[in-house]
Amino acid sequence: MRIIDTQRSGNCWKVRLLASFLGIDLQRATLSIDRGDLRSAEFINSAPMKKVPVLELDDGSRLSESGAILFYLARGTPWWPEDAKQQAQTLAWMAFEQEQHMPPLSRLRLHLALRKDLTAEAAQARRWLHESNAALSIFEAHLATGRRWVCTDTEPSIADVALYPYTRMSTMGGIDLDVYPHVEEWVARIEELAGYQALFPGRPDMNLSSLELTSKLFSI
Ligand SMILES: N[C@@H](CCC(=O)N[C@@H](CS)C(=O)NCC(=O)O)C(=O)O
Repeated sequence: MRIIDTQRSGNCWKVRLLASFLGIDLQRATLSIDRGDLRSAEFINSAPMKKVPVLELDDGSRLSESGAILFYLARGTPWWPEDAKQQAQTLAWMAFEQEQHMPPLSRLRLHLALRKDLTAEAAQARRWLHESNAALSIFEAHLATGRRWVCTDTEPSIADVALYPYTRMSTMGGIDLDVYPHVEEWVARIEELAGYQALFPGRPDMNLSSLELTSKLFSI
């Protein structure tokens, strides 16, 4: 199996992270948005939704959408709960991530890394900041009920994987995670799991760096 990804995409990180937790050896083909790789005919013809991540299966077929790929990899493992109610809750938190959480957090991160402050184009960036904090507040209140994982009791599910990258990188958008202590503890729990893989394995200096953004080698 091979993942087609970009270097700093949180959506792509989800897939590599779960594969690593599951001990799946995932080949990697890393594209650059900046270089125009995602506009190439080769990518457009091969990517069902024209975005990364794409998971290429051994039979040559390709899957799009991080949540769908997480589901595909997790079936038959504890990362996809057996109980129907927990499955529904997992899907609900993954929908929350795609609708309310990832969009403002990823846009804020990119905006701040490129423009350095919230004064330029303030109105839009402040909306993203407001929406990001609203999503993190919902997540904090959920975790504050005493749960260790997003919707399962004993072991994490793919909802935890889906919510992790953009929560982890929210500080790049100027968000102080100290304000969300249960979220911070949950982030630490994820990072203690066997098989955890950082955004840049072996390069902790790169994980929360925005250097590539300012030198225009970056894609969200
Ligand atoms: N809902 C999709 C979002 C995928 C997405 O937005 N991918 C970004 C990278 S994080 C991308 O391909 N951006 C390039 C573009 O939009 O042209 C998922 O979860 O996989």
